[in-house]
Amino acid sequence: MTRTLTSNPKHDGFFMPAEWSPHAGTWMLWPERTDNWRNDAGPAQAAFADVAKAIAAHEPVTMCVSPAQYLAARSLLPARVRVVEMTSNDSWIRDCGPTFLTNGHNHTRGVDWRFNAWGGETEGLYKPWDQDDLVGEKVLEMERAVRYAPPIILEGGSIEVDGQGTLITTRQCLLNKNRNPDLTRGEIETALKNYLGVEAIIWLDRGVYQDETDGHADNLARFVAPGKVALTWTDDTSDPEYAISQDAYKRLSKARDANGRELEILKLHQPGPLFMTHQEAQGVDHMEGTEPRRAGGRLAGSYVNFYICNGAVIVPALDPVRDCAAKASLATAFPLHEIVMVPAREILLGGGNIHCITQQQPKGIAG
Ligand code: KQY
Repeated sequence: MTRTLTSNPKHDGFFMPAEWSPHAGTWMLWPERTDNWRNDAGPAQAAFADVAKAIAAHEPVTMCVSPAQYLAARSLLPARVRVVEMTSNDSWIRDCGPTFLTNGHNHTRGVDWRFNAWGGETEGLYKPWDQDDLVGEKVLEMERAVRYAPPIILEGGSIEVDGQGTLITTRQCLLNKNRNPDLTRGEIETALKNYLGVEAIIWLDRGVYQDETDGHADNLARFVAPGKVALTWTDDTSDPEYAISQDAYKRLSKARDANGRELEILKLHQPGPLFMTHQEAQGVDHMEGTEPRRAGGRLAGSYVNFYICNGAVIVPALDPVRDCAAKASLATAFPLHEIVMVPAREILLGGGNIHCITQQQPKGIAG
């Protein structure tokens, strides 16, 4: 059994490192449920396998799969990807997995937040979510990592850190009554400081238009370096995303990070806008309790939903018209990383993207 501490990481000298800090590896969960992934999840499995392959060229990847999917996953994934059995309700390990921490002296631990499928009984995206809620604990146990288990609902995609004491989040998600209705903004800020070791919290207002997570930060604004943030953008004043991105730009422009720096903002023009086709919607099974998919529904596509691994940034390819410009901008932001575009529409159809389906484990000794 994993050792669970009742102290907090800040007190113990642990904090969440930036994603570009060296990784021991990446964790993923295999997609399977046919009420979220079309055509028996086949196209999504191929897309997840491509993401795993791209990351595994740079660092170890562990794919967690249900017993029923073990053979299918094993045959689609290269030998260098470790495949282990793990039950889950879906495949968003950014959100239901642990948040790994470091003490800066080669030791790692993890925070195992509570998970309620992005909104709980009435507003969540599916039920049950009990198996997803166990993923964080199981991953930490497999790594023999010491665990913190705050009684707080939080998804990893709702927070973004620079590893130097600054965190970006959105009011729409973290202050949503469907997450922690009994906590005040001040109490949530204290929890972020205690469990992630941050000092400065930058509150954006809303997340990307029609993002079904209630506006996760990782689809809107991401640190690409200390003092530098990539922001989902559109120049189209008639697009509902326009006001959201403008507002985020203003807030980021006024903000100072934990080191007192102003932030440089890199605008990454959104793909599309993208919409679900009739054929795509038809391929998803409708099940009671799961958010239905509708033809014509706007997809919350964004290039900032990239994943930084050792030596590479894995970026969703979503729109032939915009992909090249996104790749070029990210290449300037990450001059020491290879920029690898992976076709990601199938992941987007399920409601998220590459960052949402990956979870980094920093280098270091767990314990
Ligand atoms: O984007 C994410 N972090 C998760 C999206 C969940 C979608 C469930 N259908």
